[in-house]
Amino acid sequence: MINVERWIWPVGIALAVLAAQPAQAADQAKPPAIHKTGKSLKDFVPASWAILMQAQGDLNKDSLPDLAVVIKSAAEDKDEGGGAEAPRLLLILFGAKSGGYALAASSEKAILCKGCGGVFGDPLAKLDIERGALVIEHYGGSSERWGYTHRWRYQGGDFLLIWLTRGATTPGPAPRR
Ligand SMILES: [Ca+2]
Repeated sequence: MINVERWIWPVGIALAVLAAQPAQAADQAKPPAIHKTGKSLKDFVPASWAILMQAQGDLNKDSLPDLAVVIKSAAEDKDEGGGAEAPRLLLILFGAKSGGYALAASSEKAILCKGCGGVFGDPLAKLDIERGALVIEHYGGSSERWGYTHRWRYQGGDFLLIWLTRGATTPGPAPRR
Protein backbone atom coordinates (compact mmCIF):
# COMPACT_ATOMS: atom_id res chain seq x y z
CA MET A 1 0.00 0.00 0.00
CA ILE A 2 1.37 3.37 -0.94
CA ASN A 3 0.15 6.35 0.94
CA VAL A 4 1.33 9.47 -0.83
CA GLU A 5 -0.38 11.68 1.68
CA ARG A 6 1.87 10.54 4.45
CA TRP A 7 3.00 13.65 6.25
CA ILE A 8 5.64 12.07 8.38
CA TRP A 9 8.44 10.74 6.34
CA PRO A 10 10.79 7.79 6.56
CA VAL A 11 14.26 8.82 7.55
CA GLY A 12 15.87 8.59 4.14
CA ILE A 13 13.38 10.94 2.58
CA ALA A 14 12.81 13.36 5.39
CA LEU A 15 16.48 14.02 5.75
CA ALA A 16 16.22 15.99 2.54
CA VAL A 17 14.88 18.64 4.90
CA LEU A 18 18.32 19.00 6.31
CA ALA A 19 20.03 18.62 2.99
CA ALA A 20 18.15 21.66 1.77
CA GLN A 21 19.60 23.71 4.57
CA PRO A 22 23.13 25.12 4.72
CA ALA A 23 25.15 23.47 2.08
CA GLN A 24 26.08 19.94 2.91
CA ALA A 25 29.17 18.72 1.15
CA ALA A 26 28.57 17.63 -2.38
CA ASP A 27 28.45 13.90 -2.74
CA GLN A 28 32.00 12.85 -2.44
CA ALA A 29 33.09 9.35 -1.77
CA LYS A 30 30.56 6.67 -1.06
CA PRO A 31 29.89 6.19 2.64
CA PRO A 32 31.71 3.22 4.07
CA ALA A 33 29.94 -0.09 4.56
CA ILE A 34 28.73 -0.53 8.13
CA HIS A 35 28.49 -3.94 9.74
CA LYS A 36 24.93 -5.12 10.19
CA THR A 37 25.57 -6.67 13.58
CA GLY A 38 28.25 -6.37 16.22
CA LYS A 39 29.09 -7.16 19.79
CA SER A 40 29.82 -3.59 20.73
CA LEU A 41 29.66 -0.11 19.28
CA LYS A 42 33.21 -0.20 18.02
CA ASP A 43 32.30 -3.06 15.68
CA PHE A 44 30.19 -0.58 13.71
CA VAL A 45 32.84 2.11 13.37
CA PRO A 46 34.78 1.67 10.11
CA ALA A 47 38.55 1.97 10.00
CA SER A 48 39.68 5.61 9.99
CA TRP A 49 36.33 6.75 11.40
CA ALA A 50 35.75 7.86 14.98
CA ILE A 51 32.82 8.38 17.34
CA LEU A 52 31.86 12.03 17.62
CA MET A 53 28.72 11.84 19.74
CA GLN A 54 26.50 9.11 21.10
CA ALA A 55 23.31 8.65 23.08
CA GLN A 56 21.62 5.67 24.68
CA GLY A 57 17.95 4.92 25.17
CA ASP A 58 15.18 2.63 24.04
CA LEU A 59 13.98 3.63 20.58
CA ASN A 60 12.04 0.53 19.59
CA LYS A 61 10.37 -0.05 22.96
CA ASP A 62 11.70 -3.55 23.52
CA SER A 63 13.31 -2.57 26.84
CA LEU A 64 16.79 -3.22 25.42
CA PRO A 65 19.05 -0.17 25.29
CA ASP A 66 19.71 1.20 21.79
CA LEU A 67 22.37 3.58 20.59
CA ALA A 68 22.35 6.62 18.35
CA VAL A 69 25.85 7.45 17.22
CA VAL A 70 27.45 10.10 15.05
CA ILE A 71 30.73 9.07 13.49
CA LYS A 72 33.18 11.20 11.57
CA SER A 73 35.84 10.30 9.06
CA ALA A 74 39.52 11.02 9.56
CA ALA A 75 39.21 13.40 6.60
CA GLU A 76 37.16 15.78 8.74
CA ASP A 77 40.11 16.85 10.85
CA LYS A 78 42.17 17.81 7.83
CA ASP A 79 41.65 21.44 6.99
CA GLU A 80 42.91 20.97 3.50
CA GLY A 81 40.91 19.23 0.81
CA GLY A 82 37.52 20.27 2.13
CA GLY A 83 37.84 18.12 5.24
CA ALA A 84 35.41 20.30 7.19
CA GLU A 85 32.78 19.38 4.63
CA ALA A 86 33.29 15.65 4.90
CA PRO A 87 29.97 13.88 5.46
CA ARG A 88 29.21 12.48 8.88
CA LEU A 89 27.23 9.34 9.49
CA LEU A 90 24.38 8.81 11.90
CA LEU A 91 24.04 5.19 13.00
CA ILE A 92 21.09 3.74 14.87
CA LEU A 93 21.88 0.49 16.64
CA PHE A 94 19.19 -1.61 18.28
CA GLY A 95 20.19 -3.66 21.29
CA ALA A 96 19.90 -7.39 20.58
CA LYS A 97 18.44 -9.91 23.01
CA SER A 98 21.47 -12.12 22.64
CA GLY A 99 23.73 -9.17 23.46
CA GLY A 100 25.40 -6.75 21.11
CA TYR A 101 23.65 -4.59 18.55
CA ALA A 102 22.07 -4.65 15.13
CA LEU A 103 22.24 -1.76 12.68
CA ALA A 104 18.71 -0.39 12.34
CA ALA A 105 19.41 2.65 10.18
CA SER A 106 22.19 4.87 8.93
CA SER A 107 22.16 8.27 7.27
CA GLU A 108 24.79 10.56 5.85
CA LYS A 109 22.35 13.44 5.64
CA ALA A 110 20.99 13.65 9.16
CA ILE A 111 24.06 15.37 10.56
CA LEU A 112 25.51 18.57 9.17
CA CYS A 113 29.20 18.68 8.37
CA LYS A 114 31.73 20.31 10.67
CA GLY A 115 32.11 23.32 8.40
CA CYS A 116 28.38 23.74 7.72
CA GLY A 117 27.69 25.88 10.78
CA GLY A 118 29.19 29.19 9.75
CA VAL A 119 31.24 31.24 12.17
CA PHE A 120 29.93 29.36 15.20
CA GLY A 121 31.90 26.32 14.19
CA ASP A 122 30.66 22.76 14.40
CA PRO A 123 26.86 22.99 14.08
CA LEU A 124 26.05 19.70 15.81
CA ALA A 125 24.76 20.82 19.19
CA LYS A 126 23.00 17.79 20.59
CA LEU A 127 22.27 14.13 20.04
CA ASP A 128 20.01 12.50 22.58
CA ILE A 129 17.28 9.94 23.12
CA GLU A 130 14.45 11.48 25.10
CA ARG A 131 11.26 9.62 25.96
CA GLY A 132 11.99 7.09 23.24
CA ALA A 133 12.59 9.69 20.53
CA LEU A 134 15.85 10.57 18.86
CA VAL A 135 16.63 14.27 19.17
CA ILE A 136 19.16 16.04 16.96
CA GLU A 137 19.95 19.71 17.34
CA HIS A 138 21.98 21.90 15.01
CA TYR A 139 22.92 25.49 15.54
CA GLY A 140 24.90 27.93 13.45
CA GLY A 141 24.95 31.07 11.39
CA SER A 142 26.87 34.29 11.28
CA SER A 143 25.01 37.61 11.30
CA GLU A 144 21.82 35.61 11.30
CA ARG A 145 21.73 32.62 13.60
CA TRP A 146 19.73 29.52 12.90
CA GLY A 147 18.88 26.36 14.74
CA TYR A 148 17.07 23.15 13.97
CA THR A 149 15.69 20.51 16.28
CA HIS A 150 14.62 17.24 14.73
CA ARG A 151 12.80 14.59 16.75
CA TRP A 152 12.54 11.12 15.26
CA ARG A 153 10.42 8.26 16.49
CA TYR A 154 10.67 4.63 15.49
CA GLN A 155 7.25 3.49 14.42
CA GLY A 156 6.05 0.75 12.12
CA GLY A 157 9.57 -0.11 11.04
CA ASP A 158 10.56 3.42 10.01
CA PHE A 159 12.05 6.41 11.68
CA LEU A 160 9.49 9.14 11.37
CA LEU A 161 10.10 12.81 11.81
CA ILE A 162 7.64 13.75 14.54
CA TRP A 163 8.86 17.22 15.29
CA LEU A 164 10.90 19.87 13.56
CA THR A 165 11.56 23.28 14.97
CA ARG A 166 13.52 25.89 13.11
CA GLY A 167 14.62 29.10 14.58
CA ALA A 168 16.40 32.10 13.16
CA THR A 169 17.36 35.34 14.81
CA THR A 170 18.96 38.47 13.54
CA PRO A 171 20.86 40.09 16.36
CA GLY A 172 20.04 43.67 17.23
CA PRO A 173 22.62 46.40 17.83
CA ALA A 174 25.59 45.32 19.87
CA PRO A 175 25.06 45.87 23.58
CA ARG A 176 26.78 48.90 25.07
CA ARG A 177 29.73 48.16 27.24
CA1 LIG B 1 15.53 -1.09 22.26
